[in-house]
Amino acid sequence: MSKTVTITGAAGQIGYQLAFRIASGQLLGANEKINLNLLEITPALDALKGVAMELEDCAFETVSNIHISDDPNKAFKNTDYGFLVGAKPRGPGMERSDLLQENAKIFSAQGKAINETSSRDIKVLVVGNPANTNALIAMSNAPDIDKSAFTAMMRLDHNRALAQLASKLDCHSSELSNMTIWGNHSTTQYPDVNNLKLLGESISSRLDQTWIKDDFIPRVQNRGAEIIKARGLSSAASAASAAIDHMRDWVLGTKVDDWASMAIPSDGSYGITEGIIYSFPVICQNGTYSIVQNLEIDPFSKECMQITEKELLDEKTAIEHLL
Ligand code: NAX
Repeated sequence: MSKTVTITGAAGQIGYQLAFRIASGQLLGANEKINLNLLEITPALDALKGVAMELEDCAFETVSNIHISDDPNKAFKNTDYGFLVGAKPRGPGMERSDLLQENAKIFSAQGKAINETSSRDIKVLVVGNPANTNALIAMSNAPDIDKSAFTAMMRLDHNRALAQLASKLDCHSSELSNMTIWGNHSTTQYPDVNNLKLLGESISSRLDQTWIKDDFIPRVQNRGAEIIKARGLSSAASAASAAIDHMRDWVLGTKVDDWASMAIPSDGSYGITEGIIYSFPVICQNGTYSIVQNLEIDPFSKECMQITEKELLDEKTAIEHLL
């Protein structure tokens, strides 16, 4: 049976990367056939048609069907895996609160469409910013779908942190494990190295704390802006890669003796307010995730975790009427 994968904003920068990587089998493997549903806004349908034509021209063995649409009810029909990438960017003079409102409309409509038309076992990854609060809105508008189906992307931040640490420690990022990003996908996120391991051995006590606080944490928090400055465009290929990492780990499981950072509905763990979409360290097994419990939280970490929690609570207040 083919799985149905829906990508919104599929003619955009990230969507263009993501569609081809998923179609080539990098999400579910070479033996799983997929139906690809691509959603765009009406003015971008011509561009989306071009993307679909290129996908056809790849003759991917793993693709059964490609559908394009500007109607969320069609694009989310029977969706097993939903990548919600399309969002309204921040325009000139636009306040963050305006951005929240504009995106809230998009994600409430998509949440409703998921509720009506998608597989009851759908897994949703929200990438479009403000990702955590957009995921909260989609979740709130899909009352018939289990809340645990709604997640937001922190994996790019997680991967960025690993890359910085590997460079500092002169090792390969794959030799590092147990990195955690807590909170919101914004500059308040807290990259936490307290449980970091190198080749399975704890390494946090060997890290220079001044470097961690003054260089590493701000660098990871502001990496998006650094990329925009260098490239003239926001992160796209790395974001698509992280989206695949997030969903693949969720579906197929996290690595043994490691965990991933995923923004998920808080269950109150670590004192974080229940219900907001907050990033925790999670282990995925058999298609479900669970929060890693009983990690020691020092006072500095607690303060950082509360700063990013407060930002999410403020975002929630701004769109409360749509929940
Ligand atoms: P682009 O502007 O290149 O593409 C977005 C696409 O979404 C456009 O083609 C647009 O027509 C479409 N779109 C807008 N409203 C839509 C709707 N209602 N339904 C379907 N499609 C719609 O942006 P891109 O660089 O691809 O980034 C997409 C989103 O990802 C942005 O919100 C961006 O801020 C966010 N990001 C999130 C990251 C994360 O880690 N969570 C990192 C990368 C990225 O910045």
